[in-house]
Amino acid sequence: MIQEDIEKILGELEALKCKTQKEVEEARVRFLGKKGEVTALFDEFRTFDKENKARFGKVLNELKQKAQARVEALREELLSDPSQAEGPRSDLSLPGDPFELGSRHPVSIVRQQIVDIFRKFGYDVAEGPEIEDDYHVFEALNFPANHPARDMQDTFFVSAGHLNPLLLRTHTSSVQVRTMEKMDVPIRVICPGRVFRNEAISARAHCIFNQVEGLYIDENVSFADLKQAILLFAREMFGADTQIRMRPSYFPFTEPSAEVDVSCNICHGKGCNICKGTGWLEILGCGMVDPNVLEASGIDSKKYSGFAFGMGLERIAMLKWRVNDLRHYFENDMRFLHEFAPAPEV
Ligand code: 2NL
Repeated sequence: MIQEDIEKILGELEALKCKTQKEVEEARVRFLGKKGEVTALFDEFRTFDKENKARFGKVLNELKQKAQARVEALREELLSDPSQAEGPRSDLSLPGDPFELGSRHPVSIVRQQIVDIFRKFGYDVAEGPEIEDDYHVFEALNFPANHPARDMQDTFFVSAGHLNPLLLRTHTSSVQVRTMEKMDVPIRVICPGRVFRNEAISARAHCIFNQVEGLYIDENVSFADLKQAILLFAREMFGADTQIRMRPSYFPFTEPSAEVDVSCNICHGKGCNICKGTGWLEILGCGMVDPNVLEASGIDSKKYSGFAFGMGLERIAMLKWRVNDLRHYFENDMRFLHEFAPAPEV
């Protein structure tokens, strides 16, 4: 009899207990789902004659509403119970989620150190375009017409074959040329920036790297001034007991030219695998600005002289942190980058 079924279901609804939202959903399906007990009574109701329909219609509707209300009440009950909440726990006494601090890239750390040191010496910082013309990268810097650096093999051309081809600068000397064109002597400037060379990528070479170049022009600037500037820089950068040595070298834009080594602060001259047993590490190239370079930018080489230097930041960072492969700097592997994370604040 339908009357008994209704009462049975009402009793069950009353006694219904659910511990989880899943159980609430199961109860909803059991009573109100397509094949649910209440739904089944509605199916039976459809077969009734007029008299029975009049008798049970209202009762059945009330049953359905009660079932819906009961399921809803159980759902609400669980929602307001913090131990049952599905979302984040709302226990405000729990410690907050720790978030990861970013870290500076080792090349940025080294660039900042070098820039800070030369700022202290009175140098200004200048930046310029990465896409340049032949004049500012080669011509004004005394590169002969047939120099290999001017070749496609060594330099990336953005638009070859034009009257004035555009290329990616191979050193930031181009920024110093622009500085000499614009500014009056005396000039004291350092130029940090990315440079590009058409090289096969390996542990020791990359087609993109970062440089800092420096330029000092005034009356009576001598090689002794260059030597002293580099020595002071090396001691600020690598420690007060650092020694330097200069070896003769060649660059088209300086004469005379030198390569500079610093004493190895890892083995202090005893010989280790970083300095390959020599006790010395090469850190930069430098020289007296060639008079042709001064004249090309409109500076009187009879009245003024100057020195210039350039260094690769990846190389210096490699020496500083004993990184053995240049490619680490470009791969953005978080395990590598986090080695340079600042200590967490406590
Ligand atoms: C190196 C060597 C060097 C310069 C860069 C320079 C710039 C002007 C005039 C003269 Cl405008 N010289 N720059 C001079 C000597 C060496 O770089 O090994 N760089 C990574």
